[in-house]
Amino acid sequence: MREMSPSLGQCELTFLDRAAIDLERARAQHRALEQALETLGCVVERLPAEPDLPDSVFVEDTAVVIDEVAVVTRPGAPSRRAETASVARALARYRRLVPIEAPGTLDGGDVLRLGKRVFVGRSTRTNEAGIEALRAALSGFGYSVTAVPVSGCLHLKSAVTEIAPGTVLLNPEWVDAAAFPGATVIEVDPDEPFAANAQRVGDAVVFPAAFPRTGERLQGLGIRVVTIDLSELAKAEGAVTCCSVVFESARG
Ligand code: CIR
Repeated sequence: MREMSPSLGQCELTFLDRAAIDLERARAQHRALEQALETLGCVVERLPAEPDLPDSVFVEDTAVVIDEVAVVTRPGAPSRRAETASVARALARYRRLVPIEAPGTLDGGDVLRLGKRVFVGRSTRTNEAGIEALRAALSGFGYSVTAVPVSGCLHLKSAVTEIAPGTVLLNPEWVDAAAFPGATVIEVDPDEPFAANAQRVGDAVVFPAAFPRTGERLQGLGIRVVTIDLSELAKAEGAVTCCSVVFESARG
């Protein structure tokens, strides 16, 4: 994770209108997320803030870490490209690094891994060259990389995340469930379009309090749901998964 920038209020926005962010509340929510991850057994490494990089708290977009390698992305928003250097330095202690090079662009929020199958959103942030570069980086380790159209939302993982092995939580308005053959698909409650982003850790998920109906669906499946309030980060188009890069620290 990374300490929040005091300039978060100048973040990139694509689908939302700008609303004032209460930084102190945002920081408290971010700390609560960190504590939730620790409660679920994660050891959290927190990088120092990057005051001049408003979106730098959303570290998910800067790296894709699998057991074998860490792909350092080239974020689609030019204002975010400088975020990757410090993340790469931190990840170099755990994995060999593979960078996405220009003209490729790739945001980690567009990358969903289901076992050996990796799905990549074709979004406003991730382009064909970025998808091809990810394919080149991962295919040697036996991963398939499949591009998936997304519309109406920022990233693929705004529309779909894995909530249990082989089970995805999905908003059918933003991504077609048929793109994930073999997966068990749970739909968000239709009144909670932003609810598809859940952070899975083992048998549990960290999940926003703002989406109680979808949260009940998850509990009904026997999933342990750890609820947190992320309302201030949501104003920056941030969700649960955006704020961390979660991986097994030992090399595969
Ligand atoms: C952006 O537009 O890049 C940030 N304001 C929000 C990034 C959220 N990241 C994510 O969903 N992975």
